[in-house]
Amino acid sequence: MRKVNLAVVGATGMVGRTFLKVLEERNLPIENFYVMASSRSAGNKLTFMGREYTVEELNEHSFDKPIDIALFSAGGTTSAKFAPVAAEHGCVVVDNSAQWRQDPKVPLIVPEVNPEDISWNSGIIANPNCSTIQAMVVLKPLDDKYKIKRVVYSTYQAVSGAGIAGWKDLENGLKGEAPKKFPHPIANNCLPHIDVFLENDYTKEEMKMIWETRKILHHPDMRVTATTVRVPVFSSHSESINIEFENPFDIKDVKELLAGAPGIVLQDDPAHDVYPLAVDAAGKDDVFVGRIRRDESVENGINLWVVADNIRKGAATNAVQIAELLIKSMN
Ligand code: 25A
Ligand code: L14
Repeated sequence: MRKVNLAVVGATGMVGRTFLKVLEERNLPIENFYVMASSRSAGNKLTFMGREYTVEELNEHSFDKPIDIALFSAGGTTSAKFAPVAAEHGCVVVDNSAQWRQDPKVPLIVPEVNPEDISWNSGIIANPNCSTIQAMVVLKPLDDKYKIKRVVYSTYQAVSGAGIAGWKDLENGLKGEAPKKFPHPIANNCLPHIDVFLENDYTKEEMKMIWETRKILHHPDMRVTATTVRVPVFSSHSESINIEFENPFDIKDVKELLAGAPGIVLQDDPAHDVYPLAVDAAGKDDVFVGRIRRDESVENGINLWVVADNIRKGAATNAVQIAELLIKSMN
């Protein structure tokens, strides 16, 4: 297999550091490796595959050297400015910010769900929102078999979703300090507020789940609603998902279908208190599903509990899986 030149942009952040770990674990065929971040951490050292790399400051000339793939996780503003620069130089960017996800020229990909969409990329591929990714892995096989009519998401999201600053707010908040990143204390609290509020009084995180679900499942009119909540958990997002199907189903078949679907681990044994938990999902790459039961208030409805590590499958792992698809397509 041909080896690629790969760069990580935002390498010192929460997701950036996890990119390095996941690339190492999955043993990607890398020739030259570069780590980039802002001037704040330029000159710092990061270890990758037993070798030390110096963090370079990201600038207009960062992609003058031959780089095949760049994994970006440095926020929307940085992606807006530098992803096109990289793409113009022939590099394919896998971008973790929300900047490009709704652009009709940019594929939005979960490798278990819509890998075929990488074929029409023009230099930028978007990595979906963490809460969306874990839901898609579960919704795809169900939609294929029973045809989804409507979805209601309620999320319980970890502080690591807000990067290093979010993590520190919970750590320091537990010691009684005031928050710096969140608008209210997160310790002993639940904040129904992730990302900014929009004109319709939804948060942007809620609307991202709605828009991205439709784009990834190729159902532009699917009826979807969401409430996204920050909870005092460090790692892993949990989600309650309520789905209404067009077609009738048997609950046993649903469990079998999900147990056999790619990327999913079924944890559903209420008699023995077995269901997905944030602390168990942390550090893993799978999506965990349980509490599967019929919604008896509608005709073909179901309730599920879905948990995944938001920094791994929700960000870094998914992006590295996209890079693997790209490498395969280059060979
Ligand atoms: O609001 P925005 O703009 O959309 O940004 C959202 C933020 O959310 C995170 C990420 O924060 C991002 O900046 N994020 C994005 N997607 C995410 C996702 N899916 C996500 N978090 C979770 N899930 P972050 O703090 O994790 O990482 C920020 C990274 O981006 C680099 N960066 C920022 N501006 C840049 C830039 N790179 C290039 N050009 C720019 N203009 C940023 O680099 C970081 O890599 P940095 O040099 O600013 O480094 C951040 C500082 O953090 C210190 N640090 C690192 N690790 C730790 C630490 N401090 C304490 N403990 C640690 N473990 C570094 O020393 C450095 O000073
Ligand atoms: O990927 O939890 O759009 O604060 C932006 C904010 C992910 C999570 C994204 C958070 C996110 C996030």
